Amino acid sequence: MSTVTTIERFILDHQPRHARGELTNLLYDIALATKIIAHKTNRAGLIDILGEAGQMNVQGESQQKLDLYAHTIVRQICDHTGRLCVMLSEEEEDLIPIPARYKKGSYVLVFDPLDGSSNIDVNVSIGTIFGIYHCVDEALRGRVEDVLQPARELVAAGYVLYGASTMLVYSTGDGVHGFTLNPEYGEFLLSHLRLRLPEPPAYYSVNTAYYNRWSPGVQRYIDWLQGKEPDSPNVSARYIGSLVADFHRNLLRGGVFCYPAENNRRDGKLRLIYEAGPLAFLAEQAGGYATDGRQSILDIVPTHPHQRVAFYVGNRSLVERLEAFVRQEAGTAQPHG
Ligand code: FDP
Repeated sequence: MSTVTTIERFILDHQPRHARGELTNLLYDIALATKIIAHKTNRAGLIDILGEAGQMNVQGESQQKLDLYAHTIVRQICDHTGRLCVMLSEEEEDLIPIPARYKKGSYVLVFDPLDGSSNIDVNVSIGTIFGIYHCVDEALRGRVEDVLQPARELVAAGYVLYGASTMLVYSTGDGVHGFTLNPEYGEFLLSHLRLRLPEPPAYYSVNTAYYNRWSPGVQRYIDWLQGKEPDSPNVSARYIGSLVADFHRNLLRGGVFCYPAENNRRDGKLRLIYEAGPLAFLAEQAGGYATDGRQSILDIVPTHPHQRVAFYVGNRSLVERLEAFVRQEAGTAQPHG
């Protein structure tokens, strides 16, 4: 029988020699929280049978929207362990402080508890995205400065995909590794060691319904992806509309995911700190690249916790080509090979 590696074993084996175990335990807390979320999302369709949102179900529990439920689980599992100084969630406008009665830790957790909310009710894959930073000043309790760090400063990032099976994919800056939840043991088991974006890429993913809202440079880039230019790549289209699922498929098969800025939504739709940043970090660790069209997502210094950003991520060859089209549009085009 081949060796089975649990996520706990793997995280422990890969922590740096000087590690105090705080990050290792934080990653394990996140894995635990997402196992609970996975269990709940697997029962999502039963809500109609067992009780409506806002009502009591047959066990006498009050039903909650799944994204709020996921938020509460992560928050409750992580707020009292002494590993964090502050959290930021897509589901909460304000920063989430660590209550004064608990010890403060040296890490910052940013997360989107359940991304792809329009897919929750239709049984399509959804996911949790997370990023971990060092707090800026260990002597202080969490402040907004702690979450306004560029993604290049991430200590770790990852996501959990609730799909046909549940997968946790993460990186601490030493490659990207994937774990599949074995529902019988309730354990994440190593299934994908050192993921790299394959070449040549297979897919492009974008919501082409918004074509008329994009700038001419972005339109030309999508035309290029669609095979309308002599040097177009040979890629097929796939768009789920669930960021984690689209990113995951492209990570395994190669490709580019695009959510451009629109003429009525200048900053795009996706969130910089807990969506684009962590996925950009993973993409670079897998040999890829992410941009807003002008600069690496990893270099953008956020000015607001819930800031939005245009987002292109995937194989470097495809993503850099978008930047070339944008430069061309701005009239500062470099000759492209
Ligand atoms: P959703 O609106 O369903 O929550 O993060 C938001 C997100 O999903 C991403 O998961 C997804 O990639 C994108 O928005 C889909 O947006 P469109 O429906 O506009 O294509």
